[in-house]
Order: sequence, then structure tokens, then C-alpha cells
Amino acid sequence: MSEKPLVGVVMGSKSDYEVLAAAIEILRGLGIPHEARVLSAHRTPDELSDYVETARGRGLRVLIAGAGGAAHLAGVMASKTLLPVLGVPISATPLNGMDSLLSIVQMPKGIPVGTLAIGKPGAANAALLAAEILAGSDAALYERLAAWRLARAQEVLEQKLPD
Ligand code: RP5
Repeated sequence: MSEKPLVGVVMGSKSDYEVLAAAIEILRGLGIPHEARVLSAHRTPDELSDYVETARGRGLRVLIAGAGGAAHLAGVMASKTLLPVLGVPISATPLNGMDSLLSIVQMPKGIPVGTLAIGKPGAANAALLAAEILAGSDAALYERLAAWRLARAQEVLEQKLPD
């Protein structure tokens, strides 16, 4: 996207991309300028700090953070910014995402992370929630979001069951 990104999608590893792609697809479809980065709370803590601390100044308005296992990415990001951080738990270990979900959702009082569902549905909803946040001050985006929601309802109403 050539416009300045409004949403930053961060993942703990390239192996998370398949899940976070569901968020990127929604952002792209709604015409929301975004960027995606691989940064890890454990493996690249200094680079992650730099990214989050400069995010607002670079024009970012919402951050999406997806990670698996002992998923500290979203919480660490939230600790360093007042931008809303939306956390996406990812199934990456034999614990099937429950480890990541609990790591992301159980934040200490005062440092909020909006936690979504495990996996692709959570990633897609993170992007939609980011869109809803941005739509509060962007009437054209609000209309695109409303049309998107209407189209999903229409898909359901057009579903045919076998005779
Ligand atoms: C987490 O560990 C990442 O977010 C990923 O979900 C998981 C496995 O990472 P890799 O070992 O595949 O890089 O930190």
C-alpha cells in the first residue's frame, strides 16, 4: 500500500503468517492502509520496542499482534503504547492455541489488550475491529464496512441446503 499505514500487523514468526493473512486480506479488502512485520517479544525485544515506540508518530492508529505459544507479543506491545492493541492467539504448539489465548487474554489491570479468538477467525475479526475503530472518524470507511457486513448477511441468506 502506498498510503501511510494506519494499521500495523505484527507477528512473532513468519510461521504465523498463514493465520495473520486472514487479517491482511480484510484490511486490503476494506482499503485500509497497513503494514506487516515479523517481530518477536522474545527473539527481537529491542527491535519490537523501537517499532512500537515509533508507531504512533509514523501515523499508525491500531496494532494487531499475533503469536503462538508463550505469546507475550501483544502484551509487551500494549505496555509500550497507548494505541489499541488487538491480540490474536495462534495454535503453534501441542497446546493448540490455549497457551497463546491465556497468555494474551489474562493481562494485568491497566494494560489492556483486546483479545480475539484463536486462529484465522480471530485474525479476521481483529482486522474488522481495527476497521470499526478507524471508522469512528472515517465516514467513507464506515460505509465500506457496512457494505461488507451486509454482503456477509446476504451470503448466509442465499445458502441452499440439499433437498
Ligand atoms: C511464537 O512461537 C511465534 O509467534 C510462533 O507462533 C511460535 C513458533 O515460532 P517459530 O518457531 O515457528 O518461529 O513466538
